[in-house]
Amino acid sequence: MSLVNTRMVGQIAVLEINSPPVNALSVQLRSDMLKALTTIAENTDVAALLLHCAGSTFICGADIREFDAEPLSPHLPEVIARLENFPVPVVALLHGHVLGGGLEVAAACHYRIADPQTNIGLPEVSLGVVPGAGGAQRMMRLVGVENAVQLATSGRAVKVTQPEYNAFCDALLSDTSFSHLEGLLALGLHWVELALQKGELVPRATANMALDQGEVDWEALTAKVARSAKSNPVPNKLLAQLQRDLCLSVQESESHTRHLFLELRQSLVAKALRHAFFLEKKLQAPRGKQPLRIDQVGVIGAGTMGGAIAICFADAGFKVVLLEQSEQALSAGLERIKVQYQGSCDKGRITQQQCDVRISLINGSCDYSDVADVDLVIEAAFESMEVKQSIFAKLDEVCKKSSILATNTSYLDINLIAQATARPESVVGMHFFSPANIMKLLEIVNADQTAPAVVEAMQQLAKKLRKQAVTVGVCFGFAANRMYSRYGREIQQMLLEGASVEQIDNAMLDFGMAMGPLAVLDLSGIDIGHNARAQYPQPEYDPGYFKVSTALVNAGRLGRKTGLGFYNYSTAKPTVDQEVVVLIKKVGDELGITQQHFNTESIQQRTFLAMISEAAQVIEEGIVSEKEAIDLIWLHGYGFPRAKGGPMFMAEQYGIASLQAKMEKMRELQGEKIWPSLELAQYINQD
Ligand code: T1G
Repeated sequence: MSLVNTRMVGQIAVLEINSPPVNALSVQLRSDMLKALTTIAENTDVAALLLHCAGSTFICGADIREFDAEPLSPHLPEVIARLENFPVPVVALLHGHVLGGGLEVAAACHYRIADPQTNIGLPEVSLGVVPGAGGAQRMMRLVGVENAVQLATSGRAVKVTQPEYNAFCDALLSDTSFSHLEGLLALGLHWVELALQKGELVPRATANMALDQGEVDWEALTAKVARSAKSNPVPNKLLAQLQRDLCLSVQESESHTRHLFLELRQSLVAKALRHAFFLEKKLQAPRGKQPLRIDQVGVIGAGTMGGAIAICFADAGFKVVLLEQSEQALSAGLERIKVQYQGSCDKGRITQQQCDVRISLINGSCDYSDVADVDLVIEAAFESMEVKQSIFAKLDEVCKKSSILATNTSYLDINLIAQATARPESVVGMHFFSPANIMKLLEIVNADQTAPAVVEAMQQLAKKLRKQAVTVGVCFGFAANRMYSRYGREIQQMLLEGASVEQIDNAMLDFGMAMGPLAVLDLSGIDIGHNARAQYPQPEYDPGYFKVSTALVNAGRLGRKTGLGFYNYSTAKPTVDQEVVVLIKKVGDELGITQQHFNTESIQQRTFLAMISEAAQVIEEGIVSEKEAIDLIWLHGYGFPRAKGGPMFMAEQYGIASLQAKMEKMRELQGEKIWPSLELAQYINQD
């Protein structure tokens, strides 16, 4: 069955692309488009061609699933050339997302008319490739060099109404009367008919349009792109190619970026970024059949976490009751939320109207009866079992029977919290990561008695909150903090063995982590993890277990909040105090730990081995039901470099034999308890 339909409306040939879910440019679609274009070109009754897509969106790019295989003909540049040199005017009717190859198709058409809500973008770099069919070069002729380069190197989509890009479209079809697609198509046809009657439509190749080079500060642009690209080397590769090719024709430059696209497609960075893309899609795919029945939400605690969680829900349009113990704490919490929203508004991220609406969705209270009728309550109070059990006992008393009771604890045993209620089947963990309204990761903790329908409801809710959710079981720190804690243990052990604070943080920054692990500890507060660990017996088999953190906490160095942690924050550029160096050395000497030489590679390797060791145990114990969850946790919870795909993806590249051998060596040095023997082949793909 062809993925395109064609028909005549008067003198206008209508080519409809229909390849759900996102009209991706698969080899079949490319072939069907070329066949249809050939047929239409031979029809002399045709005065113009209107190209549009069925479904919720225009073409969202090449079919990424084809990238692991050799590229098959016909290739996209053939389709682009056919459209650009078509004998009659070609008009693209745009709606939804116009991304990658989809934008390249639209830019090759002679005219573009769009629904004002349309998003356009060249996200190729976020997949480790570059626009492979002249998208950047044609956009330069339509919206100017700098705007086109920004779009192609950022990978981010923008609205067609954004001033820098509104030259892209010849018209925005903003007739609010049309609510269904037929309306947009009818408006599009009407626009073409009128333009034909006025003789305004002629075939015009974008590639032949003049290039207004403008005053581009390439040095500044290169620095800006490098900053936002983080661990992804591709945006700067593309920028350099486009700058080099500025004086060339579209066709000449397009052949260069085509070559780069084909080369990068097979690169490890591109494979890692594809892995991350499909991982997110897989774990985001809707679960369960029960429609989500959550309208109103209660949040217990208006502190930093509680306030940010309330913002998460208001951003998604939910009514929120924010409960606090005292009016003073409540008004402080509500004030922080107001300041946060006004800040986003002042930065132009949201409109004043959106700001006001979201603030109005959050209502404060100090009276538990105000959460009696909510569909879901999320407790975000102080991290103490006693406090949480008393809150859950109260909620069990006041909340309607159908309410779901969730806790945002990051370490505590949710089974024990559930026992404080008569409805353990309705108790679940919703573990947000700080700042909760920014961090994408959400751990849904499936406790021993949590009903499957409750877990499914939370998975559906996560998609509404635009979170990347993983479902995990109960253990200390669940999956995420447990693995991060193991990563932290290895780092503290290397400090005791002689690695310096700077060496550790620089090695992990070099690895591509968003922040050095010790700087992260200072930011989140060294005492947070320390207090959580203090509620559990220290492992006798691991004498150095977070002893460095303990020493700093005992010395009153809790991190940024005290101005002193691993770093001293009294100077503009935080520095490592001699006191910290002495403290760590003293603890290491007291434990009789053998000093070692460390370099960037050995530090990165040790942390990587620790990540894999703990990930394998988390999978083995069934704490995560899908091993894909491991990479998603590191990518969206701890700033693991996306261009590396995640620890499990890296382990596949690394090879199980060498991983197993290195872990064996660590086991000999530090023992079976810290480095348990594991059949890694069970957890790491080898294909
Ligand atoms: N190829 C293949 N499958 C795709 C796809 C694509 N381009 N885009 C989406 N899907 C699948 C997705 O995996 C999911 O599958 C389903 O469609 C619905 O997607 C030559 C080289 C478009 C904003 O990077 O950003 O063009 O899970 O759940 O939330 O120069 O998908 O149902 O089985 O995400 O509404 C550039 C990637 C390619 C766009 C829609 N294009 N896609 O979001 O739905 S490179 C992209 C997205 C390129 C050319 C180059 C989003 C979306 P499943 P969804 P959504």
